[in-house]
Formats: sequence, structure tokens, C-alpha cells
Amino acid sequence: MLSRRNFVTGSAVALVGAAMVSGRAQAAAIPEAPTNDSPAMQPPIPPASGQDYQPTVTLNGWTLPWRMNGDWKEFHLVAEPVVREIAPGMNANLWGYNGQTPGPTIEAVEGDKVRIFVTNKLPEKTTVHWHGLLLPNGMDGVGGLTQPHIPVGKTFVYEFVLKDSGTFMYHPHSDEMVQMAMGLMGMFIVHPKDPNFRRVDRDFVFIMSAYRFDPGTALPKVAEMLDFNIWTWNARVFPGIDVLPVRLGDRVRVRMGNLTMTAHPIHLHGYHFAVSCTDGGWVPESAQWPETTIDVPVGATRAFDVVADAPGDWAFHCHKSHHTMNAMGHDVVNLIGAPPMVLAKAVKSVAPGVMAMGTDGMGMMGEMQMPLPNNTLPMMTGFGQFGPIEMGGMFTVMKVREGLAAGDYKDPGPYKNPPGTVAHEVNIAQAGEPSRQPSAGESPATEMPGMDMPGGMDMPGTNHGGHQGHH
Ligand SMILES: [Cu+2]
Repeated sequence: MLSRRNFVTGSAVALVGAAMVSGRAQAAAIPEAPTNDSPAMQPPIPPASGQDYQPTVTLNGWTLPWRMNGDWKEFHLVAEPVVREIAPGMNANLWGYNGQTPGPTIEAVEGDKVRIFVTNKLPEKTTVHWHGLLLPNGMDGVGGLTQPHIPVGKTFVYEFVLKDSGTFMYHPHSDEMVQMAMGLMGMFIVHPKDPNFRRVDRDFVFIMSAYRFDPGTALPKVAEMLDFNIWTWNARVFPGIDVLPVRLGDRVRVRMGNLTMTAHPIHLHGYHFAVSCTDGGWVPESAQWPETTIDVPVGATRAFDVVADAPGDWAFHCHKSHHTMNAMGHDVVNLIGAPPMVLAKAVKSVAPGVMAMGTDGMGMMGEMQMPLPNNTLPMMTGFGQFGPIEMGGMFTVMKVREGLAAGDYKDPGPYKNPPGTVAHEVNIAQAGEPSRQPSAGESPATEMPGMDMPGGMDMPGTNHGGHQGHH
């Protein structure tokens, strides 16, 4: 007879408190399915016995507790409808596993025998595919091809041995377009058998998903192919994404999966990192090269390793600038440079009460508290110690600090820059005239009709040496 005591003890008890455990034990032969619907980062679960490893931390997420049954590590996933807070101010009706999307991170060790029960509480059939894991064909989770689909209300079991360590994912191979657009996905981390192999001090995990929500709605459009407007890390957007707190000097790994419909060039400021792992395994050290941005292709994972030797608040984000925005209209005309008074008059004549915006850029939108439809996030938002950050979507901060305790993942607050090391305003008169490109403003390309200078007359302060096009 197996009971809850057979689950991993230690921090797992703190992780899934009694109130959060639904007690959905189906039968003694099937482990309970712990559930957690909080978007708060849960502490890592250290290995209770067996192989030692550095457990991962999932941004705004958690690791799935397991139990030992003989020499099998047993997990229980429940696919079900969930409500996910995308960021404070927006809740989404999605599908996930064990109370939230993405599903909990599964962690195990190379060589482990894993038995994973999957209960289907969705309104339609499903399967789970173990992306990147090397396993027997019949455990691959492709509905119709390698197994019958899991009917509504039924529980299937997957059993396999973890041949290789690495950074993997899980997701359905059953009505995939709908099921992944609804958020069914999670990360699967297999730690190396040798605890010293590429060991790091902090190991962060997240998976990328994208949604199309019409303003004011909570259910994504599942048939959207291109025009997504909520770009998430672990179904969260800035400023709702956890920061990555790191102790100065720590060896840090960040593992990322991508199950959106486009690639994401993920960029870390302040560092040169090495791409260390993909869903195809560890990159040999001799084959690693330095990067500041790593493109994570669709249907792939990437991990990078870095030694956190530079303190500060380092921006960490997707470099596609539309992916660091929340829901927005894309039919926005570029009004930069348009005379604001003329524009405002013209707009007011056809739409009284509408503000003509964007004549000097759109950055002010990060500061304005504009009325929005219910359950809709501002396009760009979030504040830092120096003002509005003007971001949304796939953006957060790696906060590297001296003296954090090992295992302390609390937000350490804003970085205290040493005096004299922050960009600041200067008196332009003291700075002197900026140098400009020779003949600036005179080239045919920038010439304005009716603004010709009298022939042969030199502009003061310009240099015509060697300028062929001079008239
Ligand atoms: Cu992106």
C-alpha cells in the first residue's frame, strides 16, 4: 500500500502544502497527482535519495513530485482545463497539467526507470509525446501511430529508461494545433548520472508559448497561424515573469524550450555565454562558441551556461521587439515626425475624444494609465528604479548580486550601481559640438526641394573635401 509518505520528502512538503494537494489518488496502484495553481516560483526539489544533482528552478512554476515504487520513479500527470494568470490583470482559460500551464517540470536522472501515469481530464482525447527522449517506439506518444489516443477520463501509463541526460520537453501529439495553442506543454530535465558533469550552482528552466487573445477575452484563438499577441515564458509576460536571482560568481545554466510558431532569439545583457545543451544532447566543450543571443528554433530546446561574474540588473529578453510587447493593434501608422497639432485636429474632426498618439514615438505608453478592456494587459509596462521600462511579453531580468545565499531565489530588489557608473545627463555646452558626418544634409538623398543653397556657397562648418556630388 502506497501513501503520500512515499512521495519525495524535504522541500517537496513545503512545495505542495496540504491545502494544495487535491488528494486525487485514483487507486493505490496509481500515485496521487499533486496539483499547484500558483504562478509563484516554487523552491527546487533536492534529490531525496539516489543520485545527487543540482535541481532546477522553473520560472513561475514548479517540479512534479514523484514517488519511488521499487526501482521505478513514478509520476502522475493530469491533463485538464486550468486558469493561468498571464500577469496581474489578466487570467486565461487554458489547458495544462496538474493545475497550471505549462505543466510542472519533470526531473529525473540518467539511467532512471520512469513510470509516468497520464490521466485525461480534458474534453477530448490526448497523448503525451516525450520530446527529445530516446525511448521505445511505443512510448513515443504519437496518437494513432504509436498508441491509441487516451480517451476522456482514462489513465494511460508510459514506462521507459532514461538513456541520456539533457534538456527535453513534453507535449501532446493529439489534436496538436489546438492542444498546444491551449497550453499543454512542459519541460523534462534529465540530470547526468555523474553529479560533477557540467555541474552548475543555479539551473533555471522555462518554456515559450504564444497566444492570440482578442481584447477583453480569456480564451485564445486556437486556429491562429501568425498573428499572436501574447508571447510568454511559462505562460507569463513581463512584468509577471520571475526575475533570475543569481549570486555573484555562481555558475548558471538557463534551459529554454520553444513550442510557439516562430523562433525566439533570446538575448542576455552583460555576458558572453556558451551554448551548452540542445534537445539532441550536450554540446561538446570543443564545439561551443560564445554568444550573447541564442536563437531557439520552433520545437527545440537550448541551454546556455555562464559564470555570473558581473553584478547588476541585466536585461534578459527575446530580441524580436514585437515579442517584448503585450497585446497590441498592428495596424498602427508610424506618426513619428507628423506635426501634432495638425494631426490632432484632423483626428478630432472624425473621432472626437480619440487621442492622436505616437508623433514622438510610443514610449509614453509605458507611463500612461489608459483605460483598457477587461482582462487585457497594457502593451508596454513595468517600472525600474529609473523609470518606465516600456516592455511586455518575453522580458525579465537576471539579477546578479554579491552574497546571496545558495538556494535563495527571492527578488533582491534593484541593483545599487556604484557611484559614477550610471549614464547621466551632461551640460551640452560643456560637452562641445558633436562631430557630424562631413557634408551632412547636403547629399542628394537628403536634399529637400526648394532648399538649395546658392551655387558654390559653402556652409559654415562643413567640409567638402572629395565630395563628388557637390554642385
Ligand atoms: Cu520572440
